[in-house]
Amino acid sequence: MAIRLASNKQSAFQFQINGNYLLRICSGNVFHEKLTRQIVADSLIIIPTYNEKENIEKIIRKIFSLEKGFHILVIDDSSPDGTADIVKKLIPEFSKRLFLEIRKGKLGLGTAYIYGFKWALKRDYQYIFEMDADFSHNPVDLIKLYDTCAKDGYDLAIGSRYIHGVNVINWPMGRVLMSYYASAYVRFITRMKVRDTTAGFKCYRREVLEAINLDKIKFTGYAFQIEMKYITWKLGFKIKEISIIFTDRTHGDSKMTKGIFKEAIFGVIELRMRNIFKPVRKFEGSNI
Ligand SMILES: Nc1nc2c(ncn2[C@@H]2O[C@H](COP(=O)(O)OP(=O)(O)O)[C@@H](O)[C@H]2O)c(=O)[nH]1
Ligand SMILES: [Mg+2]
Repeated sequence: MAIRLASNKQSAFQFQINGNYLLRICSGNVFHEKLTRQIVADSLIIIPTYNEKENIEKIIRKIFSLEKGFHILVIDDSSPDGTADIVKKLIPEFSKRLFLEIRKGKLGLGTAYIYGFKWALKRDYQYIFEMDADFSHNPVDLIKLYDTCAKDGYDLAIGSRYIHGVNVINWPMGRVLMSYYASAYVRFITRMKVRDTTAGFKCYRREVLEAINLDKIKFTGYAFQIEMKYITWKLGFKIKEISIIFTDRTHGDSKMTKGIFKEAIFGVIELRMRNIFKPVRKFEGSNI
């Protein structure tokens, strides 16, 4: 039986039992009530999907088996393989913890995340995560990312493959070298102090996403990941990379294309130039 204790100035103490019942002790009287909604979680994991039928149920179950009560939002681009139907079937089992948004057609990873960020900002989430569906990112590392922001006070935590050498399993050597040198190239052009510049396993503190004009994010593939880090860094937020092991997918196919790679190579030059003519500033409007 899990009991949570909270107190406030007016009403002495209250206990939550298994997240379902509330026991309130107020001026010597004891009240209890069945909670009508789940305890609000502070963390949302956004998972974009395109044809992930072999992975999606397993990754959702794995995340919900962790000791921390994360919420999950899947953004599916009408995957022809029926990924969204698998998620729909799981929603009654994980009611109020699992959410699904379906978009009409493959619109790219970057716009899926922007959609998810806005969705999260409309709600109360304090920590907003990016994660792939294909088990390249180990769900257990979510706790490390969370602690880096929530306990150590960083604004952006990045799961990095390149802190101690190269922590990548099962990628062909060509792809490892390409990713490693692409990261070095991005560092050289942008001067950004991040080792794994294309990493897509991250935890943002809410304030970071509020400070960025999400409608002005231009890129959609790896360049999207670089652009988000670059702006976060330029705005002076505290960034911390934590070492993770990245394992290539064993099920389903990669959606990486030559176009995505090209966007990243030319995109960084554009980012740097853009910042010379129009330096990055904190967004004063609303993303909601
Ligand atoms: N919603 C959405 N998800 C996508 C799209 N492209 C890739 N993804 C998802 O983004 C994640 C990373 O893609 P993946 O193909 O594994 O890229 P790789 O790891 O670089 O080979 C996976 O969860 C994909 O299903 C897209 O256009 N839309
Ligand atoms: Mg992948």
